[in-house]
Amino acid sequence: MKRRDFVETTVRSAVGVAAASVIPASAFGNSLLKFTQTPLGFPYAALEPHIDAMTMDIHFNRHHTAYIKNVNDAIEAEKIAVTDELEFFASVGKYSAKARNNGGGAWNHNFFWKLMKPSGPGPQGKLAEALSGAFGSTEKFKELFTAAAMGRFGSGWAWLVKDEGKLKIGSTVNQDNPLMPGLDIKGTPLLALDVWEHAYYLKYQNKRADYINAWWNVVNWDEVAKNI
Ligand code: MN3
Repeated sequence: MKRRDFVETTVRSAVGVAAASVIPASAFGNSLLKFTQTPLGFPYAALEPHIDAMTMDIHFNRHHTAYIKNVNDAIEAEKIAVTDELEFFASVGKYSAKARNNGGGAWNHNFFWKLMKPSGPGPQGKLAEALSGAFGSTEKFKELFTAAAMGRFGSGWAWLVKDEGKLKIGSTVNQDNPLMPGLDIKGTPLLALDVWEHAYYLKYQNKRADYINAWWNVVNWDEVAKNI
């Protein structure tokens, strides 16, 4: 029995109502899913000169904070009854655009922040082997991932995923992610790059290629390796 079903059953028994009747959401207290914002693991200026402090501050405190608030508002308004984020994305087609877009924005940025750190070594060990096995070399992987990020017209994300044991590269529009069904790319995300203009415009203006080239300097490969 899923946690929520258990809660509903328990509440129904407790208040003595038939299973078929509608239970007000208030009866469940805080049982609706709530997205939370993962703190940044570094100061805003830590990724300078590649990602500037003002971009990090605005990106984290305005854009990401808004996605978190808005998805939680949508979950409340739509009474979205899921037990975790994976379940939320698996059934995202049933929700409003507000829930989908802000849910993606909430999750994607939590994932993205962890994937960056002040400079460190490139991919090591098993991850380096996996990238070479799938794409020829780490350099070739970076070329292909960069191409996916450059090829995403307008706002979106580039992804490295593991899908049925295979590493794949792709991109999504808006705040969609590979956990959402029915997209060109699916699987467990290993690495993500935000290519919305808000991620780079202050420093790089329209030069997305320069932003991507700089971003490779701050990829947290240890974190990518954990996802594999
Ligand atoms: Mn963003």
